[in-house]
Parts: sequence; C-alpha cells; structure tokens
Amino acid sequence: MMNQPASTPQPTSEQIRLHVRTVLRGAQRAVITTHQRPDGDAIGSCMGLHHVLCEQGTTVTTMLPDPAPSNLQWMLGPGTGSVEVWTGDDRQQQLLAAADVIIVLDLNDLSRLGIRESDLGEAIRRRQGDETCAIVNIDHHIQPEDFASTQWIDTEAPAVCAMLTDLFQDTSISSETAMAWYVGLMTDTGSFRFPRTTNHTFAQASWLVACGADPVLAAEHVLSGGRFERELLLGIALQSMKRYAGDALCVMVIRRHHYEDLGVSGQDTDGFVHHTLSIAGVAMGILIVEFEHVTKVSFRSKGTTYVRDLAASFGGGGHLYAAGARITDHPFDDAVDRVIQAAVEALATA
Ligand SMILES: [Mn+2]
Repeated sequence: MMNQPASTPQPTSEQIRLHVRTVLRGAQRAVITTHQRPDGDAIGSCMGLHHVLCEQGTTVTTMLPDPAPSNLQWMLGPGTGSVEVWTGDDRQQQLLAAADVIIVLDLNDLSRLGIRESDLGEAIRRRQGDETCAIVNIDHHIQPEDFASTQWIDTEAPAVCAMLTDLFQDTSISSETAMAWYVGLMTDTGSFRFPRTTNHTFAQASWLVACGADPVLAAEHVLSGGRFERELLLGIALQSMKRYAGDALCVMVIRRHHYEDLGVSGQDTDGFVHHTLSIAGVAMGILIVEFEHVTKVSFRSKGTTYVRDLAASFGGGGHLYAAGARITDHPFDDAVDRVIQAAVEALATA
C-alpha cells in the first residue's frame, strides 16, 4: 500500500510494482536490509537487488542485522557495493541518514530490527516521513506493519526472491542476480516442495537458470554447507520424536543443554521440524526448543490440517501450514505439555 488519503482507492498490485520499479530506478544512495538471522530468501533477495542497483550506477550498501550463516557466505560477493553487518556506529548511522532509498526485504515489522536508539530498526524509523527518502518494503509475510512509503506485500508469493524475479522479468539480469534469487526461491520453497510452489515458481526457476543461475552449485553450497555439530543436533531432535493423537501428531523437543553441549545455538534447529511431516500418517509436526527465557514453538502441517489458529492460541501466528509462537509465561516443561495438549485437541476437533 502506498500511503494515500483514505478516500482514494487502494492502488492495484500492478501500480505498486510499477511504483517500486520507478523508485528503484531513481535510487542514488540505497541501503538494503532484511530480517535478523538472515536465511536464503533474505540474503538472496538483498544480494540480487544489490547487484541490480550496482549495475545501474546506484551506490549500494546492504546492511545485514546479523552475519550470514556459513552456508550462505559465498553469496555476499562479488560486487561493487558494500555488504556489512549492522553495528550502529557513526558511519553506518550516517549511511542510513544519507540514503535516498531504503529497501526492507523479507521483513514487515521494523521493531524486529530493534527499538533502541542504536538499533537498525530505529535508524530506519528516523527516516520515516522524510520526503528525501523513500522506504520500500517488499515482503510475503502476513500482518505487515505500515512503516514504508511504498509497501508491496504478496502473501501468496513463495519467496521475496519470487516477487523480485517477477518485478525484473522484462529486463536482463546478471548471473549473480539470477543465482541469488534462485537460492531464495529454492530455500523458501524447501527445494520446490512446500505449499505455494506452483507452475509459475518453476517458470521463474527456469528463467533464472536461463539467466545464469546454477541449480547444482546452489544446492551444493546451501544444502551441503552444514556443520557436523548441527547434524548431531538433528540426531537428538529425531531421537526425541514422539507421536500423539493416533500418530497424526509428531513432536520434537530440544532442550538448552542439547545444543549448548554441542557448541551450537538453538537457532541451528531451523528446518528440523520438516522431518516430522516426512512420516506417513503425520498431519501436524511440532518442534519445541528451550531458550533462556522463552520456549520457541514451530508448527507445521499438511493436507486439510492447519496450524495458524493453534499458533495464535499461544500468541503466535503465521501461515495455514507453517506457524510459530514464543511462550514466555510458563516454564519449559509446562509449555511443552500445554502445546501438546492443545495440538491434540485441535486435531480432535479438526
Ligand atoms: Mn522469505
């Protein structure tokens, strides 16, 4: 949505896309950013657009809130622009303050980038309402915060990289850009198998490969770049699996000492939950991870079983088939029991 008086009709998605293209084309000093703990779609969408803007002569800084994970580091180069991790120092604050276009990708809520004076989220907020700076938000998550001067949200899109691929379909893109967007498409669709993978997704992948993306190399880098300790943690997660609700529910539980003993982090459990759905007869899978002051729950489902409402009952949210929640008001064991009980009830009444 572009910010307009309430009386004017909402712009169509085609109008928004045209406007995004116009803003990007006119960018002189752009800053691109994305969500914390950036994944393939986050890094891919940033770096693909980074290359596009560099090639048109824009001075570009991609400002990541956290370092790229080891299996995505290779995507950060090469390029003429700068790719850096936010520290909030004076030079970076100045970069944000001097940008004429700030692009926020794969993220729809600035508070996730922090709310303190020195945080990236606040540095962007300081440019809100500034006529010399366009804030462009391109995302596919639900419930967006209205923070941008141009906001393009498509919750049907399987990846932000898919949205950008469509946006630049009528242009010629470099092989670096094609590779970056291919990685986002591949990772956010779980290698082309999650819901929202359509014939159009394959058409996009085909075009990106025609433009120079290498699907073999992408899979090799992204899927084979894992750490030994993370695979050991996956082993613990798999060992922890229990089934409930006549085997329709499969639950994984990871405690703090499990990952701390291995020298990895609780975030290294990302993606583990999908293993629950690979079991015949399982309609809902849940991963519950213990953190210092919070229990994080990932819900996944398939077929006619949905998890959004279940996640919402714990104060979380997400999509029909993929949702999450953070539980802070109960000790870990209590939280685990509550989640399992609620899931069993949800399956019984579905
Ligand atoms: Mn995404």
